[in-house]
Amino acid sequence: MIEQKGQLTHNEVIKAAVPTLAGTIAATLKDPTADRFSEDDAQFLKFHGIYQQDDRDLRKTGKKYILMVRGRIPGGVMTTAQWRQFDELADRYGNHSLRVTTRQSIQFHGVLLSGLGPLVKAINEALLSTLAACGDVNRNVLAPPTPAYTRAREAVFADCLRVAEALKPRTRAYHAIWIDGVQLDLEDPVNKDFVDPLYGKTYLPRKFKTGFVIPPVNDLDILADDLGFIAIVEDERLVGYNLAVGGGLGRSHGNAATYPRLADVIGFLPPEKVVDVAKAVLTIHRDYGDRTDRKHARLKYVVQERGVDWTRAEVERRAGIRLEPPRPFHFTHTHDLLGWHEAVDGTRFFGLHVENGRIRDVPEKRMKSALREIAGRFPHLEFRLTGNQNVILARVPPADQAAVDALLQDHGINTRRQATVLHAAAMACVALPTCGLALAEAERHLPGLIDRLEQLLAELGLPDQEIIIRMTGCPNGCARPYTAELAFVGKAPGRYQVWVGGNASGTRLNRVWRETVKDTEIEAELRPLFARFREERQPGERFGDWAARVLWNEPAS
Ligand code: SRM
Ligand code: SF4
Repeated sequence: MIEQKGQLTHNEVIKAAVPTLAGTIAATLKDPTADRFSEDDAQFLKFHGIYQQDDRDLRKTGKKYILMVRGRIPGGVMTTAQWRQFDELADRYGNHSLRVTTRQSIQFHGVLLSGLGPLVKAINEALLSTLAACGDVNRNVLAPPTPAYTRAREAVFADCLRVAEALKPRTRAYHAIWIDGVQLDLEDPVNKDFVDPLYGKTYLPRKFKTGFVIPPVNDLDILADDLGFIAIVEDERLVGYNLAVGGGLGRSHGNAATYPRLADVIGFLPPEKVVDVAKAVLTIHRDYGDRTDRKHARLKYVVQERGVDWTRAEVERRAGIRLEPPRPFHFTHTHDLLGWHEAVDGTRFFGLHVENGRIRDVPEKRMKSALREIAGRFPHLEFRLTGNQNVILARVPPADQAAVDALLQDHGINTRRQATVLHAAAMACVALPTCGLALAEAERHLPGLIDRLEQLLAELGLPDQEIIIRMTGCPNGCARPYTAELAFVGKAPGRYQVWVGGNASGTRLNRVWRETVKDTEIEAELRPLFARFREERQPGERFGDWAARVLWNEPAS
C-alpha cells in the first residue's frame, strides 16, 4: 500500500482496529432495550449488507430507527424457492415490499432491530447472503440477465460467479453473528490476528463495483463500474473479455473535484484470467486509493490521475499477464426486453416492468402476490433481476406460457402493454423516506412527473417518443442519472438539477443543462427545449443525441 499523505479517515481507523468487522453488533442484537446500533457499528454493518436509517417521513414527530438490508445476489439470479422466501421475509420483517435495485439485488426496507437477526439468518438459509452487499469491498457482481441474445451468456454468468466468490471478504464474524448468533470469539487467535488474505486489514478505501456485459447490449451500464468485463463472443462462443476500468458516477453538488467518469477499455484477456485480473484491479484500488478523503477514494480517481498506461501496466504486473489490444465491439442499447420473448434455448421468458423496482401489491396491480404465486406454481422457473430494476421470469416451458400469462393478467398486469415508452425507459433511486442522503424525492415522485412529461410531449406532437429519463434524490447517482438522456438530480426539496445528452447505449455522459429547476416549473422549462428538439432533430435522432449535438455546441446563456 502506498503511504498516504494526510490524516486517515475515521472509517480507516475503525477498520484497522477491528479487521473482523464484528464490532459490538452481536451484543446490540441481544440487548432488548436497544433501538439502534452505535455509529461505529453502523459502519461495520454496511459490510454485512445492512444500513441503519430512520424513517424521514416521521422525523417531525420523532426519530424512528429502521434498517435497510441488501441481498448479495450475483448476476441477479434467484430460484423460485429463494423468491418465495424473500417474499415472505418482506412481509414478516420488512415493509411488505421488495425493492429491486439498479445492481440486480433486492433490498428490504423498514426492518426493525428486533427482526434483523432472524431476517439475515433466513436469507442465508435460502442460500443467499448479505455479506459485502455494501461496505468498502467488492459489491454484488453483475451479469447479463436476458436469455434472448446468445448461448454464451451461461459462460459469462459462470465467470460472474467465480469472480464474486474470489472477491468475497473472508471474515468469520458474519457467520458468527448472523448464523450462530454469537459474538466472534476474539480470544481465538484465528480471529484475534485476522487479516483478510485479499483485502488486508483495512479493506478497500471505498466501495468497488464489478460487472459483466455482452455487447451489443449494455443493460448494466458497464462503463459506470470500477471493473467491467465486456464479453467478446464469436459464433456463440465466449473467446474473452475486453477489460474496462475506472468507472463511477458519484459526485457532490458544488465540488468540482468529484465527478462521474466512464471506464476506459484498456485491453483484452482470455476467460481463464478473469479472476487474476479482477484481483489485480481490486488490489490497485486497495493500494492506491485515497484513504484520507472518502470523496476522492474511488478507483476512478486513481485511473484518472495516474493514467491509463500506468493502470494497464499495473494490472499486467499484478495479474502476471500481457493484455492484448481491446477487440472491436459496440453497444446499441441499455434497455430490457419487456413482455414475452423466446430464449436461445427454446424456452420462453417474460420481462416484467417494475416501476422504479418497487414490488408490492396495490389494489389495481398485485405484483407481489402474482410473483409469489408464480414462484409457487411453477417452481422450475428462474427469477432474474435486471440492472434496470425489472424482473425476468426465465426458463418458462412453452407449455406453461399461457398459464403464467393468465396469472399475471389476473393480478392486474397487462402483459401486452405494461408501461408507456417513457415509463418503461425511466428509473429512479430510492431516496425518501429511507435514504439518509436524499435531498429531494425520487422513487415516489418520478412516476407522476413522467405522466406530466408524457402529456407535454403529446401536446408538442411527440407522443411515444422514447427518452431515457432518470431521477435521483441527490448527486450520488444511484439510478445512474449521468448516462441518461434527461436526468433530474435532487438539490433540495422540490428542486432538481437537470442534465441532458446521454445516449441509448450508455456510452456518453450527459451534462448540466440547468443548475436548479423547481419541480413546479419543469414543464415550463422543458417545453421550449422539446419544441426545439422536434424542429431541429435529424430523422430518427434521439433526444439525447440531439442535445449533445446541438445544445453542447451553443455558448452558455
Ligand atoms: Fe447507491 C449510497 C441506494 C446503486 C452510488 N445508495 C447509497 C445508500 C446506501 C445511501 C447511504 O449511503 O446511506 C442508498 C440506500 C437508499 C435506500 O434507502 O435504500 C443507495 N444505490 C442504491 C440503490 C438501491 C438505488 C436503486 O434505486 O436501486 C442501488 C443499490 C445497488 C445494489 O444493489 O448494490 C444503488 N449507488 C448505486 C449506483 C448505480 C450502480 O452501481 O450501477 C451508484 C453509481 C455508481 C457508482 O457507484 O459510482 C451508486 N450510492 C452511490 C453513492 C456515491 C458513491 C461515490 O462514489 O461517491 C453513495 C454514497 C456513498 O457511498 O457515500 C450511495
Ligand atoms: Fe439516496 Fe442519493 Fe442514492 Fe438516491 S442517489 S438512493 S438519494 S444516495
